[in-house]
Amino acid sequence: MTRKEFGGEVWKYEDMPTKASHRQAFALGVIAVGIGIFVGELTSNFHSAWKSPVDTLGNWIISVIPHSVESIAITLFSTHDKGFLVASILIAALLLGGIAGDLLLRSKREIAFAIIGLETTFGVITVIARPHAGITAIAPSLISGLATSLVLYFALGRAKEEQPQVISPSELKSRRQVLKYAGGAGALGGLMLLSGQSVKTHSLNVIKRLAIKLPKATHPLPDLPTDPASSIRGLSTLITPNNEFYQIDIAINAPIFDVEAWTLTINGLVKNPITLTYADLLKRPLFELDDTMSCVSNPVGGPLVGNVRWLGCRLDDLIREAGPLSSSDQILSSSSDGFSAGFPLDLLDGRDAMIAVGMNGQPLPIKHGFPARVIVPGLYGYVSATKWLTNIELTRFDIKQGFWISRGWSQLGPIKMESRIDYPQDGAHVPVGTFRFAGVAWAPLAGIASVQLAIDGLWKNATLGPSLSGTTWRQWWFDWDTTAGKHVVEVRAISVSGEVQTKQLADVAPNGASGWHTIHISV
Ligand SMILES: Nc1nc2c(c(=O)[nH]1)N[C@H]1C(S)=C(S)[C@@H](COP(=O)(O)O)O[C@H]1N2
Ligand SMILES: [Mo]
Repeated sequence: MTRKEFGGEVWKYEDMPTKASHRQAFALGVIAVGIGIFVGELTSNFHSAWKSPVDTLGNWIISVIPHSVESIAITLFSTHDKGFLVASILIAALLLGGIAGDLLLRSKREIAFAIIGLETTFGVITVIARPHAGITAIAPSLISGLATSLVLYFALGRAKEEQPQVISPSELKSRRQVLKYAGGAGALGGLMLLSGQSVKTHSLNVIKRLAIKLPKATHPLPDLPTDPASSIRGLSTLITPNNEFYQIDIAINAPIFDVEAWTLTINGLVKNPITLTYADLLKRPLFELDDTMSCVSNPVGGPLVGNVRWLGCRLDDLIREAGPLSSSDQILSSSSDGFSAGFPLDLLDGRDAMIAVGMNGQPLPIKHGFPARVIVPGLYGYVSATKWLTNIELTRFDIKQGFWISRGWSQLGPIKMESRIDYPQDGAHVPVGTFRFAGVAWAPLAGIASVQLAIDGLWKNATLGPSLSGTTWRQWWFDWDTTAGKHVVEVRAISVSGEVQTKQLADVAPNGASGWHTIHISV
């Protein structure tokens, strides 16, 4: 075996050209697919009916994977699960490109182009499978596949013809550099497009949102009381700030509506279908609602819950104006991105269900449903709280059901009474002296009457923070004179209607977790 040294690098001379060209072929394949994705995402901005291939594929995956897998993803990647999904799609597509590139070099042309063809066909199918997608929506996917094939065809065809038997290392280096730059530029451009989508229209819509000045409620609620959390370590704030509020949805990118073009229709089994603009909504009498919303996927002690002062108009008034037919039994709201949520018409029993436009004094943040969403006190988000709301249909449970129902979640989703220890965390070592436990508890619609803490099994009442309404959480805290050693700490709530929070452990599926939040600490 001969070894030769060039510019400080040692090469195994005989192997070099083939190895290098395989690597190059792979890289070229990756770049070809990268360019294809780039072109596909770019063209998806040219027409509003044209769909982003990556987004669509992601949406399709979300719609077919069992919710158990999604729950695992949510737990593993918290709410970054969609970033992970998009990254996986990109990596898989690029890898397939690399394989196709290598096959092409080995003169397995048919297989190589079949891979690209299959990738493209798959993209096209997921676009067609999308509800309401017109046939033109497949254009970006087709163009993307075409771009990939062209790049592969020309670049690799060329490279193969001109492939010298032995490439000099200096030439190899400069080729590598070109590849590096091209790859870097492609990746950067792709990322910018993916996150930016149609930068111009979107930023305009974002600016329009910033310019909104929400009207005041007809009868504003009293100012918020002093928040005990300002002086109690580790305690959740009474109101959850918008940027700390959990986010759960099936949309890869939150839709950004042009608030002047957005409309909400109320139709289905009604006497008078209604169409409302955003301005129409703001002209209606608005009211404020303090309400704790929770995700059905929130485990005992989990973070997928928050408390908000919402602003909106009454849902029951609107439904009354539409005049539901006696045959209807469900209010099914939906958004442009394929989500829907339904609850019994009977639940409009006087409770303050609303179409919310404001969240803690701000227009709804884009990720929390701008321009409008549904809020129904006492119901988990998956059966009620449709974000980016575009339609409310009066229908029947035996005709149609919300997005999660066919995926194994209960048709009815009342929020279960729960309590949580915010501080300290499980496994904490606490110092000797007086120690203050703190947390929150909620029991919609009745409200929290008391919260009890058991340290090693003996239940004692905690001190409660202010009560905003029956549907909001209450903060609690409990001072304890520590005793040395290991301790088990449990929390439970008792509602105003006298119900004691069940000890019975239940998984989040199919209708919400239950059980006492329990932590182990040592002094
Ligand atoms: N359009 C749309 N609305 C949606 C969802 C969704 O996936 N898409 N998820 C629902 C679920 S499961 C929950 S828990 C709440 C979460 O609302 P948030 O993201 O503002 O916290 O929104 C609900 N509304
Ligand atoms: Mo949820």
